[in-house]
Amino acid sequence: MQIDRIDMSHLKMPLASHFETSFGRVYHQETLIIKVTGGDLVGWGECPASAQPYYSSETVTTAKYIIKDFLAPIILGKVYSDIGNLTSVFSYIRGHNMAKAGVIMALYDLIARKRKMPLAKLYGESAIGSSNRTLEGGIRKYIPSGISLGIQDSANELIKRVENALTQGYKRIKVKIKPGWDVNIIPAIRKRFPKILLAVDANGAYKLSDRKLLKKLDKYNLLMIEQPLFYNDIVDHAELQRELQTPICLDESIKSYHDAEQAIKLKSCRIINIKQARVGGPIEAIKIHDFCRKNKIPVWCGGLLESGIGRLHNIALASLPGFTLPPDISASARFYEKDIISPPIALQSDGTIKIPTNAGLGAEVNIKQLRQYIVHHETIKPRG
Ligand code: OSB
Ligand code: MG
Repeated sequence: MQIDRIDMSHLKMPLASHFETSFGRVYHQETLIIKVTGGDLVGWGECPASAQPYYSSETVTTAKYIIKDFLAPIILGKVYSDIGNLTSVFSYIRGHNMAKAGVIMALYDLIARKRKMPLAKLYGESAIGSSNRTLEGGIRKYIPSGISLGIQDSANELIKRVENALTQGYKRIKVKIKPGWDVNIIPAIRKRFPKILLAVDANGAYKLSDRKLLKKLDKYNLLMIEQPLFYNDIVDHAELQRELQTPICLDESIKSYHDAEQAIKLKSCRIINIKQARVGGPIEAIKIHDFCRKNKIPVWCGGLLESGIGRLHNIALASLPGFTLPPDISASARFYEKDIISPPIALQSDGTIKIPTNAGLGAEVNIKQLRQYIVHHETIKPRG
C-alpha cells in the first residue's frame, strides 16, 4: 500500500512523578507521535526525543524538521509491502536516529496491520535480508519487567521507591547515579535488599580519573554499571572495564551497528542496552541484537520514557531471543497516569508484561487522550 500521508503530533505529557538523571530533573516528557497512512490503514510510531538535547543531540523539534524536509519526501508515495523494502530507506541521511526510528516504527506497525500479524512476530522476521533467521519474535508470551528509578531527594526516599517497585513485582531495579549520589547510596540499598537484581546508570557522569570510586562499586554485586563515562566514548570504557569486575553496559555510546561492532572489538563493555530510538529504529536494533547474540554479549531493551506507542514497539523488540536481561520496560502507570493507548500496559503480579497477540501494536490508540497532550500537529502529504 502506498504511503499517502504522515501526521506528526508533538505531545507534552505530565509525568506521574518527576524523573531525575545526572543531567537533570524533568516533570514532563515531550515526544513525537508519528502516524503513517496507507490506503485505509494506519501505522503508529514514536520518536521520544524529548524537549532538550541532553540525552542525545536530537529534540522533538529537530526531529519534526528532519522528518518534514528529509524523511517524509523519501517515503511519501512509495509502497512498502514488507520490511525488506525498508532495510536502507534512510541510510544516506546521517544521524537523526530518533527521527528515523519514529518513522520506521510507524511503517512496521502499518505492515504488521496489513499482514494481520502481531508486531512482535514482524520484529522476529528477518529485517536484514541475508539472514536466514526464522520467526523468533512473538514466540515468548511475556517479557520480564524492570524499572529505572531516578535520583531522589534522600536515600530514604529512594529506598521507599525500591521497596514499592519490588512489591509491584519488578524483576530488576536500576538506579540512577552521579558524583555525590553513588557510593553513599548503593551500600544502603544493597544492605536493605541483599538479593535483588540491582543495576546502576550514570548517563556519562564520570571520567576515567574517577576509576577508584567506580571500583568501590564492585563490592555490591551489581548486575552492571551503565554508561559510566563520556556519552560517545568506547576507548576509556575499555580501559575501565579491564579494571572493574562489574560488567559495563553501554547505552549512549552505541548509536549504530558499527558502534556495537567497535565496542565489542575493543571490549569496552560486556553488556549492551539496545534502544531502538537511539540507533535509528527496529532494523538497526535487530542487527545489533543479532551481532551481540552471535558474540555472546547479553542485551536488554532500554527505554526513553515512551508513551504506550513506543513502549509497545519496545515490547515487540524485547521479544527477540537475545534479550536475556530484564528491560527498562515498565507499566504505563510508572510514568503516566493516563497513557495514550487502551488498554495501557500493565504489570502482572509475577513482574511480567504480556506481549500482545493481536495485529499491529496490539492496543488501540486512544485518540481522545492523545489530543489532550498535543502542543503542535502537522500533516505532511506528497507535494504537487
Ligand atoms: O539512560 O536509560 C537511560 C530515561 C531517559 C533518558 C535516559 C535513560 C532513561 C532510563 C529509562 O533510565 C527510563 C524508562 O524506563 O523508559
Ligand atoms: Mg542509560
